[in-house]
Amino acid sequence: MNNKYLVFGLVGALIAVGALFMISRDRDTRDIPRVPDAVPTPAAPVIPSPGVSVMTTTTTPASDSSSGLREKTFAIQSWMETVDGKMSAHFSMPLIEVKQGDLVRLMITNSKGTHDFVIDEYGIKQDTPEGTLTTIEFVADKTGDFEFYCSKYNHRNIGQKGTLRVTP
Ligand SMILES: [Cu+2]
Repeated sequence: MNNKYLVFGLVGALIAVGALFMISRDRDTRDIPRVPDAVPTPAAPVIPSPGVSVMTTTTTPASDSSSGLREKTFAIQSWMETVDGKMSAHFSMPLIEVKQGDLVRLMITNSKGTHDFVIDEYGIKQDTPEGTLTTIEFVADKTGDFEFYCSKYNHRNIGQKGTLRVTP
């Protein structure tokens, strides 16, 4: 009679071991790490050019994006040079054209010389230090042609000027 119990005991033990084996195998398959989908490459950070500092001036309070103003951005170089002994000063953009009501953003980089940026009718007069990116923002609320110029030394007379054209 002892053998009978022994057989039942062995069978029971085998079933128990088998069940444990199945459970552990089941858990193993669940725990196999899934191959991750394509890993997104992080966007490269924007690194400002070395040696160029950034200065922002807002002459008219810039409205937030919910204001519905159309933004117009212009990158302008400002510099002076001497060619054949003749000095001249420049803005790289002779004409800035926008619509009335636009939020105008001028990004002025002065690469050489002492300059500023002036539009009398808009009350804008902003120094643009050499080696600096200066940002000027204003709302073009007046229509017409307005001269922009550099008021340093005689730069206006030797070419450093242009036209802001604001059309209805
Ligand atoms: Cu100038």
